[in-house]
Amino acid sequence: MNEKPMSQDEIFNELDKFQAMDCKYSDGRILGSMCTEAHPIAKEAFFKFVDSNLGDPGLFKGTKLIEDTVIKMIGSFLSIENPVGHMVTGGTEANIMAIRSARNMARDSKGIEDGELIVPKSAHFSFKKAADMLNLNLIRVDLDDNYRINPECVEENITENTVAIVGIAGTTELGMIDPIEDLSEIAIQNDVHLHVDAAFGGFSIPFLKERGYDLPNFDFSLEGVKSITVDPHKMGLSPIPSGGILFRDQSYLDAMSVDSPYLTIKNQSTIVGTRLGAASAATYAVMNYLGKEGYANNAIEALDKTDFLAKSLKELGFELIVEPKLNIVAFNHPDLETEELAKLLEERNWKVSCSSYPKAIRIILMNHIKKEHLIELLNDLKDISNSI
Ligand code: 0PR
Repeated sequence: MNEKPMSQDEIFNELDKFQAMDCKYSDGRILGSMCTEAHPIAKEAFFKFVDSNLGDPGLFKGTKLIEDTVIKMIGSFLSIENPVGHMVTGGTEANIMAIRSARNMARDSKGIEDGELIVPKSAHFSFKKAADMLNLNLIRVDLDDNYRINPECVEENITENTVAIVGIAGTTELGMIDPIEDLSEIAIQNDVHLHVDAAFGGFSIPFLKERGYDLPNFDFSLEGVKSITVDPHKMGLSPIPSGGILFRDQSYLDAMSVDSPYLTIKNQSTIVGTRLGAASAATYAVMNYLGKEGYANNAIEALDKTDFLAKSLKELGFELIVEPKLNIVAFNHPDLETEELAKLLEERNWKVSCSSYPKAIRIILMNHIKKEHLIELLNDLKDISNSI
């Protein structure tokens, strides 16, 4: 480290150099990201609250009220009037919190010590972390022909040690929505916690449904659903790190709360201690600014681009893995390995991401990918296709 202070100009020159090495969303080349550039109003609010600490909420009563309000606002489109929960760093932390609560409740009420966690094979890898950290046996169950969890396989795998079932509303690789209604019935019948990971779909499915899109129920209107992950830093247009975890009632937070001496509150249920209030303020700002109408328009625009890309790919002879439900398109070329096609696209400066199950090129139609970028991409794909 430098001995003498550096000037502000010098520091920012250095920082600019680092930043120039980063990819920019605005170039439209990042094809596999669920994050995108945050809304300007969210960024402004973020900086305004950059010093607030929700780890000691008695000192930051206003910021705490913002967090509670945001959770209630999210609840308003997930069919729950009085949810409890927290703004967290993202889907990973939210999923770990949900499973921690379910594990503790199963331990306290049923004496389960060696718990099992049932997830679909399409589940995000954050559940592997959760199972590892919480000492649970991870049971990954099969999917149906449309890459959604197969409820029969869930039923077959339930044992007296099951602490939770997970369903996904917007899978990471293909954007599929699991049959949460069926999972809810199974969860009720077996008295098991059902957690829904709507990290990706939470900020689009409810608004699309309201506009008449035929998408399945996945929220607290289903009795078996006890917790939901929803990430404002994905389709919510809030800056990273903005995640959300909502529970049906206070008992789920109490199940994992620890005493917190010398703080302004007596106990704490979050994994993180000192934690930012800025994400709550940013999310509050952008949610109010856009309203349900803004998010609906945003989601519909993303789906329109999805349809355009999917149709154009088929016309060019590419094969879709599945008809998209949300704004993710996964495809292959009939005569090329996925890795080979990915390499050819990378050579043309596209930042490509591949799905693993099944292998495919995967494009997430976030705000930063505009129609003109898609036309450029399709031209490159046509070129590649013609040259083999
Ligand atoms: N649940 C689901 C359904 C997800 O898709 C993700 C992340 C998570 C949980 C975990 O969320 P956090 O990463 O916020 O903890 N899905 C993306 C993925 O892994 C995240 C992502 C974002 C990847 C931007 C790449 C990227 O450039 O694919």
